[in-house]
Amino acid sequence: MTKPPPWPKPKAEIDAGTAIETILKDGLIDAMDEVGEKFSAGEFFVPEMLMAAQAMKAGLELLKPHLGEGGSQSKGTAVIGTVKGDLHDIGKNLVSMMMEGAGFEVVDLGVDVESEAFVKRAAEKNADVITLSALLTTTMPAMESTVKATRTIIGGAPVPQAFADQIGADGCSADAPGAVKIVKELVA
Ligand code: B1M
Repeated sequence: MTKPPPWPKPKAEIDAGTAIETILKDGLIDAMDEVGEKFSAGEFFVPEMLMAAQAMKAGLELLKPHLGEGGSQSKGTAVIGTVKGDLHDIGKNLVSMMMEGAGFEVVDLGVDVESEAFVKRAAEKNADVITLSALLTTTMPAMESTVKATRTIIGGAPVPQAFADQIGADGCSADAPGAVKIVKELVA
């Protein structure tokens, strides 16, 4: 019979009073890292990674009620998702759970999400922040299109650059030609 892995069992550890961060880090995440290493080494394949993902998701569900800081008033709204072409959702789900636990409303768009969908949903929900997750180096460029689509320039006679800096705008112009110049620079 195959020897069982040495990783702690989340339910037993919760019942034993082990710190949630310890169960998460030393148990679930370290175990997943080992799965990744074995995949890199050609010892594990996609089916093993899928099985590990299922186990991790089950473990995270057990930890979920313990991840919060409490507080009933919403601290803001975040739209979250894994970017186009990427199907990894465990880290994204963990970020989502921890943000919910910290008092944020989280709108989770799932995996393989187009940049337009992030922007559309953020506008619909009047979100305070868009949070993008990627686990593949090949899908990191998909983050760029969302970031670019959310750039803002501001302007108008009374609006100074200092105000743009203060509110986090990407550019500021006091006149129309200046606005065109900044937009050209931003989309170049
Ligand atoms: Co994939 N996979 N995978 N995989 N997989 C990795 C990521 C890989 C590193 C494995 C390896 O080679 N060692 C490698 C990527 C290499 C690279 O790009 N450099 C890889 C590969 C190659 C692939 C495929 C291409 C394999 C293939 O088909 N040949 C394929 C791609 C599919 C696709 O997405 N299009 C693939 C598929 C899969 C499965 C579907 C089988 C499965 C995912 C199941 C699922 O998510 N539902 C899977 C898994 C499980 C992994 C590993 C083993 C584990 C990922 C994980 O869940 N970790 C992974 C190896 C590894 O990471 N050790 C690997 C646990 C999770 C809690 O951590 O997701 O890193 P993580 O999240 C962290 C941080 O990253 C961070 O916070 C989290 C908590 O600390 N974080 C954020 C994440 N998102 C954040 C967003 C934030 C902030 C922090 O702000 C918004």
